[in-house]
Amino acid sequence: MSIVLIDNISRRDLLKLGAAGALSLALPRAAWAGAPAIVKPLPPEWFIDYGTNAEMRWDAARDQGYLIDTARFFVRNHTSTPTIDAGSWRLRVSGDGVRRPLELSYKALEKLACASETAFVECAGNGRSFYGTQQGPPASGTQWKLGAIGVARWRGVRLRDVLERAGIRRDAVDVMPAGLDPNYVSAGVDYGHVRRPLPVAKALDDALIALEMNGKALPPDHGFPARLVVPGWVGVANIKWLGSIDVSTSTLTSPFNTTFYPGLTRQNVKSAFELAWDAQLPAGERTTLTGRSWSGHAPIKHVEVSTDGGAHWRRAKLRGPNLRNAWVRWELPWIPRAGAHELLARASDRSGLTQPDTVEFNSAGYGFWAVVRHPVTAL
Ligand SMILES: Nc1nc2c(c(=O)[nH]1)N[C@H]1C(S)=C(S)[C@@H](COP(=O)(O)O)O[C@H]1N2
Ligand SMILES: [Mo]
Repeated sequence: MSIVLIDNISRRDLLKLGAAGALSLALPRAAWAGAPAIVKPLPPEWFIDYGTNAEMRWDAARDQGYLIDTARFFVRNHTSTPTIDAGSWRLRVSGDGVRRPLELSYKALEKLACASETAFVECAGNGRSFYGTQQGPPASGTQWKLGAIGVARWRGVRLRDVLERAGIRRDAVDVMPAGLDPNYVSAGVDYGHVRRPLPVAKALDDALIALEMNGKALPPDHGFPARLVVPGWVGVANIKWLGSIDVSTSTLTSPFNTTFYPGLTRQNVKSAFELAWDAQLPAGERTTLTGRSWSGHAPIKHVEVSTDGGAHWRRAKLRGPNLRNAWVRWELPWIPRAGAHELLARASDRSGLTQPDTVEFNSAGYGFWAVVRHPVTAL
Protein backbone atom coordinates (compact mmCIF):
# COMPACT_ATOMS: atom_id res chain seq x y z
CA MET A 1 0.00 0.00 0.00
CA SER A 2 1.34 3.38 -0.90
CA ILE A 3 1.27 6.63 1.02
CA VAL A 4 -0.72 8.14 -1.84
CA LEU A 5 -3.48 5.67 -1.17
CA ILE A 6 -3.46 6.55 2.51
CA ASP A 7 -3.79 10.22 1.66
CA ASN A 8 -6.82 9.52 -0.47
CA ILE A 9 -8.58 7.27 1.95
CA SER A 10 -10.94 9.03 4.35
CA ARG A 11 -10.33 9.04 8.05
CA ARG A 12 -13.59 7.22 8.61
CA ASP A 13 -12.55 4.44 6.22
CA LEU A 14 -9.25 4.19 8.04
CA LEU A 15 -10.99 3.83 11.36
CA LYS A 16 -13.35 1.22 9.93
CA LEU A 17 -10.48 -0.74 8.43
CA GLY A 18 -8.53 -0.34 11.65
CA ALA A 19 -11.46 -1.69 13.63
CA ALA A 20 -11.67 -4.64 11.28
CA GLY A 21 -8.09 -5.40 12.23
CA ALA A 22 -6.82 -5.51 8.66
CA LEU A 23 -5.14 -2.17 8.44
CA SER A 24 -2.67 -2.42 11.28
CA LEU A 25 -1.18 -5.45 9.53
CA ALA A 26 -1.21 -4.01 6.05
CA LEU A 27 0.24 -0.57 6.72
CA PRO A 28 3.65 0.59 7.79
CA ARG A 29 3.41 1.50 11.46
CA ALA A 30 4.28 5.15 11.05
CA ALA A 31 1.44 5.68 8.60
CA TRP A 32 -1.05 3.98 10.87
CA ALA A 33 0.16 5.77 13.99
CA GLY A 34 -0.27 9.10 12.23
CA ALA A 35 -3.63 8.27 10.69
CA PRO A 36 -6.31 10.18 12.57
CA ALA A 37 -5.10 13.77 12.43
CA ILE A 38 -8.16 14.76 14.46
CA VAL A 39 -8.84 13.04 17.76
CA LYS A 40 -12.49 13.85 18.43
CA PRO A 41 -15.37 11.97 16.78
CA LEU A 42 -16.63 13.58 13.56
CA PRO A 43 -20.23 12.39 13.17
CA PRO A 44 -21.36 13.01 9.60
CA GLU A 45 -24.47 14.88 10.74
CA TRP A 46 -22.20 17.53 12.31
CA PHE A 47 -19.12 17.55 10.12
CA ILE A 48 -17.79 17.31 6.60
CA ASP A 49 -14.62 15.28 7.06
CA TYR A 50 -11.60 16.34 4.94
CA GLY A 51 -9.08 14.19 6.79
CA THR A 52 -6.88 16.69 8.63
CA ASN A 53 -9.68 19.28 8.56
CA ALA A 54 -13.33 19.04 9.53
CA GLU A 55 -16.00 21.55 8.55
CA MET A 56 -19.03 22.31 10.69
CA ARG A 57 -22.30 21.65 8.88
CA TRP A 58 -24.34 24.82 9.11
CA ASP A 59 -27.64 23.00 9.47
CA ALA A 60 -26.20 21.49 12.66
CA ALA A 61 -25.68 25.02 14.03
CA ARG A 62 -29.42 25.69 13.99
CA ASP A 63 -30.02 24.09 17.38
CA GLN A 64 -26.94 25.70 18.90
CA GLY A 65 -27.00 28.75 21.13
CA TYR A 66 -24.73 31.72 20.65
CA LEU A 67 -21.69 29.49 21.23
CA ILE A 68 -20.86 26.38 19.23
CA ASP A 69 -20.36 23.29 21.40
CA THR A 70 -16.76 22.22 21.55
CA ALA A 71 -17.76 18.80 20.16
CA ARG A 72 -19.16 20.51 17.05
CA PHE A 73 -16.44 23.10 16.50
CA PHE A 74 -14.62 22.88 13.15
CA VAL A 75 -10.99 21.72 13.14
CA ARG A 76 -8.19 22.91 10.93
CA ASN A 77 -4.87 21.10 11.39
CA HIS A 78 -1.83 21.63 9.20
CA THR A 79 -0.47 18.32 10.51
CA SER A 80 -2.10 16.35 13.28
CA THR A 81 -3.30 16.84 16.83
CA PRO A 82 -0.41 16.14 19.22
CA THR A 83 -0.74 14.59 22.68
CA ILE A 84 0.80 16.95 25.21
CA ASP A 85 1.37 16.26 28.89
CA ALA A 86 0.38 19.40 30.79
CA GLY A 87 2.58 18.42 33.74
CA SER A 88 5.85 18.68 31.85
CA TRP A 89 4.68 21.29 29.33
CA ARG A 90 6.16 24.78 29.61
CA LEU A 91 5.41 28.02 27.80
CA ARG A 92 8.71 29.73 26.97
CA VAL A 93 8.87 33.47 26.42
CA SER A 94 12.17 34.77 25.07
CA GLY A 95 13.85 36.95 22.46
CA ASP A 96 15.64 40.29 22.42
CA GLY A 97 12.33 42.04 23.01
CA VAL A 98 12.07 40.90 26.63
CA ARG A 99 14.35 41.71 29.58
CA ARG A 100 13.42 38.62 31.63
CA PRO A 101 12.89 35.51 29.50
CA LEU A 102 10.60 33.14 31.37
CA GLU A 103 9.05 29.70 31.46
CA LEU A 104 5.55 29.17 32.76
CA SER A 105 4.04 25.85 33.80
CA TYR A 106 0.40 24.98 33.21
CA LYS A 107 -0.25 25.44 36.93
CA ALA A 108 1.35 28.87 36.93
CA LEU A 109 -0.79 29.93 33.97
CA GLU A 110 -3.93 28.54 35.61
CA LYS A 111 -3.25 30.77 38.61
CA LEU A 112 -2.98 33.82 36.34
CA ALA A 113 -6.13 32.97 34.37
CA CYS A 114 -8.68 35.72 34.88
CA ALA A 115 -9.60 36.95 31.40
CA SER A 116 -12.07 35.75 28.80
CA GLU A 117 -13.11 36.52 25.26
CA THR A 118 -16.13 35.40 23.27
CA ALA A 119 -14.70 35.27 19.79
CA PHE A 120 -14.80 33.39 16.55
CA VAL A 121 -12.00 31.33 15.17
CA GLU A 122 -12.45 31.38 11.40
CA CYS A 123 -10.12 29.94 8.81
CA ALA A 124 -8.78 32.45 6.27
CA GLY A 125 -9.90 29.94 3.63
CA ASN A 126 -13.50 29.74 4.85
CA GLY A 127 -15.75 29.98 1.77
CA ARG A 128 -12.90 29.02 -0.57
CA SER A 129 -15.03 26.63 -2.66
CA PHE A 130 -17.16 29.57 -3.86
CA TYR A 131 -14.26 31.00 -5.85
CA GLY A 132 -14.76 28.04 -8.16
CA THR A 133 -18.48 27.36 -7.88
CA GLN A 134 -19.72 30.93 -7.88
CA GLN A 135 -17.43 33.32 -9.66
CA GLY A 136 -14.65 31.83 -11.74
CA PRO A 137 -11.39 29.98 -11.34
CA PRO A 138 -11.28 27.55 -8.43
CA ALA A 139 -8.73 28.14 -5.67
CA SER A 140 -6.57 25.34 -4.35
CA GLY A 141 -6.85 24.12 -0.77
CA THR A 142 -9.58 22.63 1.37
CA GLN A 143 -12.88 23.29 -0.43
CA TRP A 144 -14.68 24.73 2.60
CA LYS A 145 -18.19 26.03 2.20
CA LEU A 146 -18.90 28.40 5.10
CA GLY A 147 -18.38 26.03 8.03
CA ALA A 148 -14.74 26.78 8.84
CA ILE A 149 -15.88 29.01 11.70
CA GLY A 150 -17.13 28.69 15.25
CA VAL A 151 -17.67 31.00 18.19
CA ALA A 152 -16.58 29.89 21.65
CA ARG A 153 -15.95 31.44 25.01
CA TRP A 154 -12.23 31.32 25.66
CA ARG A 155 -10.75 31.77 29.12
CA GLY A 156 -7.15 32.19 30.16
CA VAL A 157 -4.42 34.74 30.58
CA ARG A 158 -3.99 37.97 28.65
CA LEU A 159 -0.93 37.72 26.42
CA ARG A 160 -0.21 41.28 27.60
CA ASP A 161 0.13 40.08 31.23
CA VAL A 162 2.63 37.38 30.29
CA LEU A 163 4.63 39.78 28.11
CA GLU A 164 4.75 42.30 30.92
CA ARG A 165 5.98 39.66 33.36
CA ALA A 166 8.76 38.93 30.88
CA GLY A 167 9.63 42.63 30.85
CA ILE A 168 8.69 43.41 27.28
CA ARG A 169 10.82 46.28 25.99
CA ARG A 170 9.29 49.46 24.67
CA ASP A 171 11.03 48.94 21.34
CA ALA A 172 9.62 45.41 20.82
CA VAL A 173 7.79 45.23 17.49
CA ASP A 174 6.73 41.63 16.83
CA VAL A 175 5.69 38.61 18.84
CA MET A 176 5.91 35.10 17.33
CA PRO A 177 3.86 32.34 18.97
CA ALA A 178 4.80 28.82 17.83
CA GLY A 179 2.89 25.53 18.02
CA LEU A 180 4.20 22.18 19.27
CA ASP A 181 2.52 20.08 16.58
CA PRO A 182 4.80 18.40 14.03
CA ASN A 183 6.56 20.51 11.40
CA TYR A 184 4.37 21.37 8.45
CA VAL A 185 5.70 19.62 5.36
CA SER A 186 4.06 20.23 2.01
CA ALA A 187 5.24 19.12 -1.46
CA GLY A 188 8.55 18.08 0.03
CA VAL A 189 9.24 21.42 1.73
CA ASP A 190 9.61 21.54 5.51
CA TYR A 191 8.14 24.82 6.77
CA GLY A 192 8.86 24.13 10.43
CA HIS A 193 6.39 24.54 13.24
CA VAL A 194 3.17 26.43 12.65
CA ARG A 195 4.02 29.93 13.86
CA ARG A 196 3.00 33.40 12.80
CA PRO A 197 4.16 36.83 13.94
CA LEU A 198 1.77 39.27 15.51
CA PRO A 199 2.49 43.00 15.85
CA VAL A 200 3.03 44.12 19.44
CA ALA A 201 0.02 46.45 19.26
CA LYS A 202 -2.37 43.52 18.77
CA ALA A 203 -0.47 41.30 21.22
CA LEU A 204 -0.82 43.93 23.95
CA ASP A 205 -4.44 44.68 23.09
CA ASP A 206 -6.86 41.74 23.35
CA ALA A 207 -4.87 38.58 22.52
CA LEU A 208 -5.50 35.80 25.02
CA ILE A 209 -3.56 32.70 25.99
CA ALA A 210 -6.58 30.42 26.31
CA LEU A 211 -6.60 27.39 28.60
CA GLU A 212 -10.35 26.85 28.43
CA MET A 213 -12.95 26.61 25.69
CA ASN A 214 -16.63 26.91 26.66
CA GLY A 215 -15.92 26.38 30.34
CA LYS A 216 -13.66 23.33 30.15
CA ALA A 217 -9.97 22.69 29.57
CA LEU A 218 -9.16 22.93 25.86
CA PRO A 219 -9.60 19.56 24.16
CA PRO A 220 -6.62 18.13 22.25
CA ASP A 221 -7.87 19.16 18.80
CA HIS A 222 -8.33 22.78 19.80
CA GLY A 223 -4.90 23.30 21.32
CA PHE A 224 -4.51 21.66 24.73
CA PRO A 225 -2.89 22.75 26.97
CA ALA A 226 -2.87 26.35 25.66
CA ARG A 227 -3.67 28.24 22.48
CA LEU A 228 -3.56 31.83 21.44
CA VAL A 229 -6.84 33.57 20.67
CA VAL A 230 -6.45 36.67 18.52
CA PRO A 231 -9.96 38.15 18.32
CA GLY A 232 -11.15 39.12 14.86
CA TRP A 233 -8.07 37.88 13.03
CA VAL A 234 -7.59 35.03 10.55
CA GLY A 235 -7.71 31.53 12.04
CA VAL A 236 -4.01 30.84 11.64
CA ALA A 237 -3.17 33.64 14.11
CA ASN A 238 -4.79 31.52 16.83
CA ILE A 239 -1.80 29.22 17.38
CA LYS A 240 -2.77 25.93 19.02
CA TRP A 241 -0.53 23.80 21.27
CA LEU A 242 1.39 26.92 22.14
CA GLY A 243 4.97 26.16 23.17
CA SER A 244 6.94 29.34 22.79
CA ILE A 245 6.64 33.04 22.20
CA ASP A 246 9.53 34.91 20.63
CA VAL A 247 9.51 38.67 21.24
CA SER A 248 11.62 40.75 18.91
CA THR A 249 12.77 44.34 18.45
CA SER A 250 12.90 43.72 14.70
CA THR A 251 10.28 42.52 12.24
CA LEU A 252 9.69 38.76 12.31
CA THR A 253 8.56 36.57 9.44
CA SER A 254 7.60 32.93 9.07
CA PRO A 255 6.24 30.94 6.12
CA PHE A 256 2.83 31.46 7.74
CA ASN A 257 2.82 35.17 6.98
CA THR A 258 4.91 35.15 3.80
CA THR A 259 4.30 31.99 1.71
CA PHE A 260 0.91 31.32 3.34
CA TYR A 261 -1.66 33.85 4.56
CA PRO A 262 0.44 36.87 3.52
CA GLY A 263 -0.72 40.17 4.97
CA LEU A 264 -3.92 38.75 6.44
CA THR A 265 -5.16 40.22 9.70
CA ARG A 266 -8.86 40.91 10.39
CA GLN A 267 -11.62 38.86 8.81
CA ASN A 268 -14.19 40.66 6.68
CA VAL A 269 -17.95 40.45 7.08
CA LYS A 270 -19.75 37.23 6.11
CA SER A 271 -23.08 35.44 6.48
CA ALA A 272 -24.38 31.88 6.48
CA PHE A 273 -27.80 30.25 6.54
CA GLU A 274 -28.33 27.50 9.10
CA LEU A 275 -29.41 25.16 6.34
CA ALA A 276 -27.95 22.13 4.66
CA TRP A 277 -26.49 22.75 1.25
CA ASP A 278 -29.37 21.97 -1.14
CA ALA A 279 -31.79 21.83 1.79
CA GLN A 280 -35.32 20.65 1.15
CA LEU A 281 -38.13 22.74 2.59
CA PRO A 282 -41.89 22.14 2.56
CA ALA A 283 -43.49 24.14 -0.27
CA GLY A 284 -46.29 26.51 0.62
CA GLU A 285 -45.57 26.40 4.34
CA ARG A 286 -44.20 29.17 6.48
CA THR A 287 -40.64 28.46 7.55
CA THR A 288 -38.25 30.59 9.52
CA LEU A 289 -34.96 31.08 7.77
CA THR A 290 -32.17 31.46 10.31
CA GLY A 291 -28.53 32.30 10.02
CA ARG A 292 -25.57 34.13 11.48
CA SER A 293 -23.40 37.01 10.30
CA TRP A 294 -20.02 38.07 11.61
CA SER A 295 -17.11 40.43 11.06
CA GLY A 296 -13.67 40.87 12.52
CA HIS A 297 -14.00 44.65 12.21
CA ALA A 298 -17.16 45.60 14.09
CA PRO A 299 -20.54 44.30 15.24
CA ILE A 300 -23.14 43.68 12.54
CA LYS A 301 -25.31 46.63 11.54
CA HIS A 302 -27.91 44.81 9.50
CA VAL A 303 -28.51 41.70 7.42
CA GLU A 304 -30.53 41.63 4.21
CA VAL A 305 -31.90 38.42 2.79
CA SER A 306 -33.09 37.63 -0.71
CA THR A 307 -35.15 34.53 -1.44
CA ASP A 308 -35.31 35.16 -5.19
CA GLY A 309 -31.68 35.08 -6.22
CA GLY A 310 -31.02 38.75 -5.45
CA ALA A 311 -33.96 40.56 -7.09
CA HIS A 312 -35.60 41.63 -3.82
CA TRP A 313 -34.15 42.06 -0.35
CA ARG A 314 -35.71 42.09 3.10
CA ARG A 315 -34.11 42.90 6.42
CA ALA A 316 -33.67 39.92 8.74
CA LYS A 317 -34.48 40.33 12.43
CA LEU A 318 -31.32 40.25 14.53
CA ARG A 319 -31.59 38.39 17.80
CA GLY A 320 -29.46 37.95 20.89
CA PRO A 321 -25.92 39.19 21.40
CA ASN A 322 -24.15 41.01 18.58
CA LEU A 323 -20.54 41.01 19.74
CA ARG A 324 -17.57 42.37 17.90
CA ASN A 325 -15.24 39.52 16.85
CA ALA A 326 -18.10 37.04 17.19
CA TRP A 327 -21.46 36.93 15.40
CA VAL A 328 -25.13 37.78 15.52
CA ARG A 329 -27.99 35.36 14.90
CA TRP A 330 -30.90 36.43 12.68
CA GLU A 331 -34.16 35.14 11.29
CA LEU A 332 -36.70 35.84 8.60
CA PRO A 333 -40.04 34.16 7.78
CA TRP A 334 -40.53 32.74 4.31
CA ILE A 335 -43.17 30.74 2.44
CA PRO A 336 -41.38 29.04 -0.47
CA ARG A 337 -43.14 28.15 -3.69
CA ALA A 338 -42.45 24.66 -5.01
CA GLY A 339 -39.20 24.50 -6.96
CA ALA A 340 -35.56 25.46 -6.75
CA HIS A 341 -34.49 28.71 -5.09
CA GLU A 342 -31.31 30.59 -4.35
CA LEU A 343 -31.08 32.22 -0.95
CA LEU A 344 -28.73 35.14 -0.39
CA ALA A 345 -27.74 36.85 2.86
CA ARG A 346 -25.81 40.11 2.80
CA ALA A 347 -24.51 41.64 6.01
CA SER A 348 -23.12 45.09 6.75
CA ASP A 349 -21.00 45.79 9.80
CA ARG A 350 -20.70 48.97 11.80
CA SER A 351 -17.29 49.75 10.31
CA GLY A 352 -19.01 50.37 6.96
CA LEU A 353 -18.23 47.05 5.25
CA THR A 354 -20.98 45.35 3.23
CA GLN A 355 -20.56 41.96 1.60
CA PRO A 356 -19.89 42.45 -2.12
CA ASP A 357 -21.26 40.38 -5.03
CA THR A 358 -17.80 39.15 -5.98
CA VAL A 359 -14.28 39.38 -4.55
CA GLU A 360 -10.93 39.52 -6.24
CA PHE A 361 -9.42 36.09 -6.94
CA ASN A 362 -6.31 34.82 -5.21
CA SER A 363 -4.91 31.39 -5.99
CA ALA A 364 -4.82 30.27 -2.34
CA GLY A 365 -8.49 31.15 -1.98
CA TYR A 366 -8.28 33.30 1.13
CA GLY A 367 -10.80 35.90 2.19
CA PHE A 368 -13.94 34.91 0.30
CA TRP A 369 -16.49 37.33 1.73
CA ALA A 370 -18.84 37.84 -1.22
CA VAL A 371 -22.54 37.05 -0.81
CA VAL A 372 -23.00 33.28 -1.10
CA ARG A 373 -25.82 31.88 -3.22
CA HIS A 374 -27.33 29.05 -1.19
CA PRO A 375 -29.45 26.54 -3.14
CA VAL A 376 -32.62 25.10 -1.59
CA THR A 377 -35.53 23.15 -3.02
CA ALA A 378 -39.13 23.41 -1.87
CA LEU A 379 -41.20 20.28 -2.32
N1 LIG B 1 -0.13 24.91 16.09
C1 LIG B 1 -1.10 25.09 15.17
N2 LIG B 1 -1.95 26.10 15.35
C2 LIG B 1 -2.94 26.31 14.46
C3 LIG B 1 -3.05 25.51 13.30
C4 LIG B 1 -2.14 24.44 13.14
O1 LIG B 1 -2.21 23.66 12.19
N3 LIG B 1 -1.18 24.25 14.11
N4 LIG B 1 -4.02 25.81 12.37
C5 LIG B 1 -4.48 27.20 12.35
C6 LIG B 1 -5.58 27.45 11.47
S1 LIG B 1 -5.18 27.63 9.83
C7 LIG B 1 -6.84 27.63 11.94
S2 LIG B 1 -8.10 28.05 10.89
C8 LIG B 1 -7.17 27.45 13.37
C9 LIG B 1 -8.27 26.42 13.55
O2 LIG B 1 -8.60 26.28 14.90
P1 LIG B 1 -9.51 25.07 15.40
O3 LIG B 1 -8.95 23.80 14.83
O4 LIG B 1 -9.50 25.11 16.89
O5 LIG B 1 -10.90 25.31 14.87
O6 LIG B 1 -6.04 27.06 14.13
C10 LIG B 1 -4.83 27.68 13.75
N5 LIG B 1 -3.81 27.32 14.69
MO1 LIG C 1 -7.01 28.43 8.75
